[in-house]
Amino acid sequence: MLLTQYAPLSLRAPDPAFRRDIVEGLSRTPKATPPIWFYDRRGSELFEAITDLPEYYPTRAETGLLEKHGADFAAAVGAGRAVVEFGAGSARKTPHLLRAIDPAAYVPIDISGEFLHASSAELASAFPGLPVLPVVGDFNRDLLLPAAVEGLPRLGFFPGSTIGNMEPEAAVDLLRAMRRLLGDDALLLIGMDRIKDRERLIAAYDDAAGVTAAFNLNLVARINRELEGDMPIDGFAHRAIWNDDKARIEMHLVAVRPLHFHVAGQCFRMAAGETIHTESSHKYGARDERLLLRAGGWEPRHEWTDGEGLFSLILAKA
Ligand code: AVJ
Repeated sequence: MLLTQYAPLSLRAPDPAFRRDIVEGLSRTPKATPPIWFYDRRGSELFEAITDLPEYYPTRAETGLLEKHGADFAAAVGAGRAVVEFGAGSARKTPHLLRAIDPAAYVPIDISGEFLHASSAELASAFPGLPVLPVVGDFNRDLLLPAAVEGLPRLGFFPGSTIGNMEPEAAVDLLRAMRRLLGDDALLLIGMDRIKDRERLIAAYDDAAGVTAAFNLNLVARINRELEGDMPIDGFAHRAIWNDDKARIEMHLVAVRPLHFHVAGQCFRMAAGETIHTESSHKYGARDERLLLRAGGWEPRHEWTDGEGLFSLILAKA
């Protein structure tokens, strides 16, 4: 049962938030752009391809946990909750959870309307009788839940270590906003990527086939297309580094020569070797995960990790 509450944004409409974020990010020193803008149609496809790469372990590790521990989730969560998924995308992991816990409704939230509506329709036909209520929006800004889930206890679902994209302060703000949105008796099932050896981490963000490089460079193509840009695609190279001090992988677009380009009517210059920092992906130790959740107003109750300790799923209570 697919119930569309919010019309998808037209894909062709110029997005003022995109323009503002990119112009602001390119004007800054050092240059840095928010990772949410990777996910246009092509970016979403490239991210899906990343999740299938041999080097990109998080999706396989987390999906394995969701497949394996269904009975645990059922016991800890119980039936009849409204599942609210943050950044649902293609929602490929969600069926495992929905099958295990028998929810009363499913509310996928995603910034990319086109992708969201396709995956919602698929889920609705796989779970006949389950109300599927997609919400197009940025969960980092203020959101409203559909009226149909009022009064239902909620389970937030935030897989993929998407929380890792946020600086600690923003991560805490988001966890608190989720707690406010989901209510006092809510639970949160969240995926967090563990700190591990540097080689393994870097390989996951700089794969041999160059898919992650294409994902990073697609941002340049999107800026050119949607913001009247003339950034030279061949003027940039993909770079992934491990920032040990901040326990995060950083993706950058490095200028391979001195560059001069325009975006949204403004002129920008970059020196050879200068970078645009396009994404941070924070990694967590076991205690870091719990500290972050508690700082965000959530008390960890259960934790599941794979045999290698690559990735963990944590169930926390508001
Ligand atoms: C979707 C934010 C979890 O950080 O691993 C994958 C995005 N970037 N490869 C991640 C991503 C490059 C991904 N998240």
